[in-house]
Amino acid sequence: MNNDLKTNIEEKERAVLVGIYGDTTDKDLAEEHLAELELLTDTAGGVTVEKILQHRNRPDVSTYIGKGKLQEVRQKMESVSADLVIFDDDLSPTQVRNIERVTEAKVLDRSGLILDIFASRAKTSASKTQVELAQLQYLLPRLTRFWTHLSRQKGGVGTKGGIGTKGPGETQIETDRRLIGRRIAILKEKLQKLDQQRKVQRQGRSDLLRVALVGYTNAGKSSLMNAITETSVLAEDRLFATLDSTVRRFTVGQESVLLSDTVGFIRKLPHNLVESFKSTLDEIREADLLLHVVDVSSTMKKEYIQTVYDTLKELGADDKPEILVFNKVDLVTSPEELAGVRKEFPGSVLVSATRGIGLDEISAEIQKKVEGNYIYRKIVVPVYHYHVVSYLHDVAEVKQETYDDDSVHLAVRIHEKYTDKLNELLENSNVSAVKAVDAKGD
Ligand SMILES: Nc1nc2c(ncn2[C@@H]2O[C@H](COP(=O)(O)OP(=O)(O)O)[C@@H](O)[C@H]2O)c(=O)[nH]1
Ligand SMILES: [Mg+2]
Repeated sequence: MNNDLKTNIEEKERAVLVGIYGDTTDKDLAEEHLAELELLTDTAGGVTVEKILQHRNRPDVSTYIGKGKLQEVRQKMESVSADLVIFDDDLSPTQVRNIERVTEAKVLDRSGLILDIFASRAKTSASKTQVELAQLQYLLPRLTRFWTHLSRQKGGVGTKGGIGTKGPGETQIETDRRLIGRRIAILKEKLQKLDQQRKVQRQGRSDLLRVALVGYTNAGKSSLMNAITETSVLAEDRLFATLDSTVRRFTVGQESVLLSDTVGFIRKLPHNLVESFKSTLDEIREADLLLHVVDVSSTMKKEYIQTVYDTLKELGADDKPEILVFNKVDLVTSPEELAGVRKEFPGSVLVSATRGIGLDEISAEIQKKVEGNYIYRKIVVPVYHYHVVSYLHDVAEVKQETYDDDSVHLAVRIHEKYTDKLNELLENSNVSAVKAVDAKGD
């Protein structure tokens, strides 16, 4: 092992992961959850040295795993020289305090870990603001122990802090709640302003069909974005590589479509985070269609799908039409398994973003959904109502346009979202003179 690498590993914080399983979660699932926590720990820059699963139906109110087990964890941590213990669940401030007292080590819960990753991944002013807001809200009830305690541990002021200490500057550490409260208010205000700006930006492209990629983190959304739009969006085997939304234009048939890629979801995504990322997630809320990407090679795909549905519900975006896109088919070798997926999820598509398999199928499915949103009309407009013709050219696709002495005859395809406005315009323009009939096809 070369020296650089060695130092690198030595410098990484060593974590023991703890989870429970019982009546509501079976052991296999709990193991998968811990494996996910390990990936999260790795993403946060730590290394997992031990995983502990305890059978227990309900968490203990004061110590989560019970006093006896906690002693065991402490001994284990000593024997593997661990720096911190991470729980695969959210802990109450009291539980954290009690666990810290026994283990005499740094204690993190799932939300704290996810927030930390978000903090290290935030690049733009918007995502930084959003993460800081979520972190402060998370911190507020935990203020007494967390920061003052941590600052005495690894790092401290002036050095790089360990996992769970990134984000709001260390100067915040010793400040009181009132200061944090004030900071929260400022951040909220800043976000509101950013929100306004974004709204204005979005208005300019409201006539295009908007498709949003959604899915569990690491499902392959960014890779799919790249494959579909043939551009390069950061894709990596890390959780939450994408914290900001990217929007790209591509064409399906003759249709220009806007595709957006945004932050992925995860089991038990901290509520504060969903809340503060709402404006980033507007791309999803305002989409006409969702491409719900699922890693088909994962044994947890059902749980992933459910998590995505739950999060969409929290966002108020659970009523959108969606196409289920099972990605990473190249990793599944059994044809029976793929046939099973097709059968269980009719209308879904099986693709590989990185191998370029099945991308045409996605386009075909999008086209099908898109067609469903359009109606065809034949409209006769007297020339003195030319503004109606202009309007149609703006919002609809004019398939045919012929003139006779005093009118314009149009065959148009128009998105259903414009039909109310169009009907109103036709009515206001002297009904007897303006005729419109529905017509299928062209
Ligand atoms: N084998 C395989 N790997 C893929 C495929 N699509 C994405 N990946 C990998 O999965 C990881 C996560 O991809 P990414 O696009 O960043 O996922 P996101 O978090 O949903 O945006 C990356 O390492 C990708 O290279 C695929 O079709 N097949
Ligand atoms: Mg991504």
